[in-house]
Amino acid sequence: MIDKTKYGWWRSAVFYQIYPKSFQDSDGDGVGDIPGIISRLDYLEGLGVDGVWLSPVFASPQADNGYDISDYRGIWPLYGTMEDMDRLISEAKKRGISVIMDLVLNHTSDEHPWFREALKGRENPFHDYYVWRDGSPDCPPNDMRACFGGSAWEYVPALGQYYFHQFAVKQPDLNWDNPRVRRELYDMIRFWVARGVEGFRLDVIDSVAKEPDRKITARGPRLHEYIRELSREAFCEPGLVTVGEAWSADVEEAKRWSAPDGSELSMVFQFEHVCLDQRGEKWDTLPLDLVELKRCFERWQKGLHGRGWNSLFLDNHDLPRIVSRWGDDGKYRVESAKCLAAMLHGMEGTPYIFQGEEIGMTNAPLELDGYEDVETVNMIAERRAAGYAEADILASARARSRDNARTPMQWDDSPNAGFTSGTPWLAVNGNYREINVRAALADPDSVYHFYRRLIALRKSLPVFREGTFTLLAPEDREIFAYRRDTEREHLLVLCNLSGNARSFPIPPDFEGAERLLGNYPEGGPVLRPWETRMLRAGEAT
Ligand code: TEU
Repeated sequence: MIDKTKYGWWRSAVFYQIYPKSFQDSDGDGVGDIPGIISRLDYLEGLGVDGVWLSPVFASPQADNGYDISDYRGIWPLYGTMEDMDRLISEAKKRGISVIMDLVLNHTSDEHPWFREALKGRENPFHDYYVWRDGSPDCPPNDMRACFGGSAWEYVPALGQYYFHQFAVKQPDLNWDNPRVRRELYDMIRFWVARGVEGFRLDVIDSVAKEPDRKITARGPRLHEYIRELSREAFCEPGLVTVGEAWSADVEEAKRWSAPDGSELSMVFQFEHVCLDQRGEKWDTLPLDLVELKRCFERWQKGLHGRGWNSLFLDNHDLPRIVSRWGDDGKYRVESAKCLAAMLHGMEGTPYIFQGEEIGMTNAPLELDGYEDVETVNMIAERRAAGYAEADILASARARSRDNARTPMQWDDSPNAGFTSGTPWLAVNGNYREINVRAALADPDSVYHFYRRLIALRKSLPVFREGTFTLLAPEDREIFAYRRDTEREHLLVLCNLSGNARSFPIPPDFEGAERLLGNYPEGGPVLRPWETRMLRAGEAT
């Protein structure tokens, strides 16, 4: 087992993201909950993960499924109680699983007591916890847009002022330039560390140093000063793992965020790779150019080697399901899910698996009136108003809505996939009779068992953690092949990301090498549709 008191333990770890609302309901109200998560810890232990990142479980009116927090020190009653949370932390720890909580520090809910106070008047001590500008009803301070549509400014007539919100109207931005705000947040973080939480994911952390007058949201001038202070004041324990969500990060920026001296964070989620198949807005999709994707990963792998640390992910609660996005969720669902997994997990960094990815869950075929996500609902309204055809709006939502990732976890083939005995808050994907955990556990060739082996390999072979990365055949439009090398150990990862059979020359030093993993029976020189192979040469250290 990993020694989690040591700085850097997370370099050998694999994490699993839980979206609590959709993971496991224990009381039949149709909403997942903490006792439900506890009941599935044995499953996660069996998979072999070292930690779970919980999307927010704090008290919240749920305008953005918990990313709108009304009490950072309370649990949303539908998820359970503080006692349940304490039990989850200790039960997880018994199984070698750390609990990583999701910190939403950029904004609160408009129902947070701080904001309610702030609304009482300009002289109220909490007023300056948020970002206000004077204005008149029809003249916002500027034309900045919110991420979920509409203006980023909301007028409060009683104050004659606008407040700034990068996300939904119900998510007012906190004013990080006020030192009292920062101190409140640090205290709150220490509260959770004292309860046994072993790490944090930091929501849109690159946006906290905003300067709306200059239309700056991400990467404001004081950003790294604030992050270093946060790290010093709140993340004092050497064993804490911290991962910042940073849509704006490029390689140079990520080196600062994840500097090996630990002055900022352990690592960041960067999103360059998942933005390659869109044109401007995420709703306007483009086919993925595999050559671009390979270049992108190569840049990150080489750039951060020895100078920072990568996080590795293809799926999360904001992204469509990867097997539907870059794989083939029809004929080659199983093969392509494994192939994409091998592509990702062979690289240097800390992998994150999003619930259901490990059984190859697919996008959800919802109808336009079935979407719950605030971002999708707003997009549908905006595009209808702008005169888009219904069929085009539906195609965008089905390809890109965040609800694709949020349909309930598919545990078995009983009604509602074993997620709830009640009515699920979001429809279960109808393919649960075929794609579910029970079936995956029983089938040695399932996507689940492939993930389990990948996780075990990463832990047993140092080359996964330490090896240099070399991209092979960079211009090949179907095959993603790379090698990882330490002085004594060599790893070759071959991924045919296409439905065509393809030959590929094996580098001579891998002739006769040990096959660690594959998604087809051992075969000759031709890579079959969506075939992946991992080969190892040399001595393990
Ligand atoms: O996401 C940040 C973010 O930028 C997303 O809104 C992203 O642009 C969008 O999801 C792409 O579809 C974080 C959380 O992960 C997300 O769930 C929250 O809604 C958001 O912050 C606000 O807290």
